[in-house]
Amino acid sequence: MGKRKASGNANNPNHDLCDFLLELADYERNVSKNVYKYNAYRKAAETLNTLTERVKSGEEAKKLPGIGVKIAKKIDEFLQTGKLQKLENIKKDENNVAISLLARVSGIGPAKAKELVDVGIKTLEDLKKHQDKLTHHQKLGLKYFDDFEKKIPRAEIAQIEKILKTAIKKLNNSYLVTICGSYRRGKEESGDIDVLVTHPNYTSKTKNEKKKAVSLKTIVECLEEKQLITDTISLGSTKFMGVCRLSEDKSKPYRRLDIRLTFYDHYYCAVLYFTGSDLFNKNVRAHALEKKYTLNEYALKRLTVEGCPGEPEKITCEEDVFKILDLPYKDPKDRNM
Ligand code: 8DG
Ligand code: CA
Ligand code: CA
Repeated sequence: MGKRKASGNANNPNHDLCDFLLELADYERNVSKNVYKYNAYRKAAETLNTLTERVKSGEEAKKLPGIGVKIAKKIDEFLQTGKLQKLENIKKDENNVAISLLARVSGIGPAKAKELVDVGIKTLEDLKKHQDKLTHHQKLGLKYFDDFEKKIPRAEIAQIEKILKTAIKKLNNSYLVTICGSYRRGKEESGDIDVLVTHPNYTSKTKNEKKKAVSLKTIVECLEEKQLITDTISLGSTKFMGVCRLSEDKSKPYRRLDIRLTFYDHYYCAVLYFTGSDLFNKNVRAHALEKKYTLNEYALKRLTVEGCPGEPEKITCEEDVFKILDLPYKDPKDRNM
């Protein structure tokens, strides 16, 4: 899961409101560890992010989805005073500020950030001096801190997509490759690159010897050779986490890249899941339960009267999932919620 950052969209007429909501969200995730409030603030920010007009009052904002009385009051306070006392107080506590900073390092979660701050490690400089306390992932997160904070423009992901697809299809023309996440939802900028790969001969029923013909390791090695992948955070048989950069332009930042290899029969559930947004996924899963189905990144299964998942439905495209659940199909660009 990518780290959430400020809205980053200066054209958004409500970007200052989005920013303070996302700051509150980060505080709830990293310091309070309140996922419920974290999601509530993010949902409100996402709603404001879609507006084309400046919000004029809390009262007006309250009519929008995901904005209740409490957030409306905060919007009023911000509109009237230009700041939020709650955030000012949070920022007065240097430990809060330090935890929030360290939790921005890729691989450092709220618990690790607190642990570090508790032993007096509060800045990136401190962290550089105590790398013995960091995992391989966290060390790379620190090394590329500035680059990983930068959003990735759509055009750059499109270039990376081309290189990825050409290289992988050269290994075997039947590979299917989809870049999911915010890129697939049509966003102009993304936090990282989420790639899904499958092969028609690689299914949950395929025998082990045959499975070996399809290898994530081979794909990763090939992309290293092409000088697209620069670092590996972790590499398992189905999931690669790492770093990439367009090799022809050394001025380009290093980017976070994840590649997942999924079974062909799980592919479209995975594409749906990793396209997100995560709030959209939550809504679809809740709707599935109402229709007595269970949906995850692998399969859509009907629930028996006892509430046990049955055999997976045959899914050959994303539309199948929508159809079975009796939902109107939503284009990826309409899943930004
Ligand atoms: P971004 O990278 O531009 O910030 O946005 P994103 O592409 O939407 O977010 P992401 O954190 O990279 O996650 C990609 C998709 O994965 C997300 O849109 C929906 C799905 N997803 C969830 N929950 C989780 C989760 O807990 N971890 C991960 N890795 N992915 C999740 O719905
Ligand atoms: Ca991701
Ligand atoms: Ca992403």
